[in-house]
Formats: sequence, C-alpha cells, structure tokens
Amino acid sequence: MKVLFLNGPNLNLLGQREPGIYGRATLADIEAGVRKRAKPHKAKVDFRQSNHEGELVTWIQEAKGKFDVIVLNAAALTHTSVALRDAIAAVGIPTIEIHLSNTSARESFRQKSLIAPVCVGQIAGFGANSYYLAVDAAVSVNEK
Ligand code: CA2
Repeated sequence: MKVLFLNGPNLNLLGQREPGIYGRATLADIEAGVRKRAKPHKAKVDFRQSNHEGELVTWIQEAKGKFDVIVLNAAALTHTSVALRDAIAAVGIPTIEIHLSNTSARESFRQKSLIAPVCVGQIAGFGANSYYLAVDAAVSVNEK
C-alpha cells in the first residue's frame, strides 16, 4: 500500500517556533517517525511539504492511480481552501485530515475545516503522534 503525506504552509518551520502549540519535533523528525511506523505494515510512504496551495492541489491530482490513501495536514489552508477540498473530492482517494494541535479547542477561525466533509476522518491534538496514528488509520482505511 502507498500513502501520500502532504503538509501545507509553514509546517517547514516546525521545531523552530511555537513549541508550546506544535511541539519540538521538526518535520524531518516527524517524517522519520512516520517511516518507522509504516515499516511493519510494509506501507510505502511519500512525504512532502509545500507553502503553495496550487502545488498541493497538483500533488493531490497526480496521486490518482499512484496512492491508496492521502494523509493531509493542510495547515492554515484547512480553514480557507475550496481548491483543496475540490481536489480531494475529484480524485476520490480516501483522505485523512490531521493536525498537530486540537483545532476545535483553538480560535474560532480554526474550528471550521473546509476539507473535513470530503475526508474519511480526522486526527487532531496529539502533536507528532497525530501523524503516527494516521499511519495506522491509513492501513485500516485501506483494508476496508
Ligand atoms: O495543528 C496543526 O497541525 C495546524 O494544521 C497547524 C497550522 C495551523 O494553521 C492550523 O490551524 C492547525 C499552522 C502550521 C504552522 O506551523 C508553525 C510551526 C512553527 C512556527 C509557526 C507555525
């Protein structure tokens, strides 16, 4: 099985600022943890980050026929992007929305996700563990 992990704007800054909210792990640390968690499942992982909405849309479109599950931390685009929502709906690949922080317990503008209605589920609030739990969720979604 092949899983595409996509990370949105500013997640390349992880570990450098706001450790109280997002933790001390860098995105490279998290990628290494995801690969470790995927190994026993024999799942192949592609792990990417972009600060550009259009690039994320292109990657979602290109995933069709190549990946079984998408795991998406769309970062701030979660709350604004109709384009990402439409891309997820268009490709029809089961997509899991993830967040480091518990977005439901934060500012009101973070409590609305435009992508949630087109995702199979959400994992939020567990820091880097949200990514590792998403590996298990991706495996179970693919077994359905
Ligand atoms: O909790 C999450 O994973 C978020 O997707 C993170 C986004 C935020 O806009 C979402 O509401 C929730 C922010 C990612 C930016 O990460 C930073 C990392 C270090 C310093 C500043 C921002």
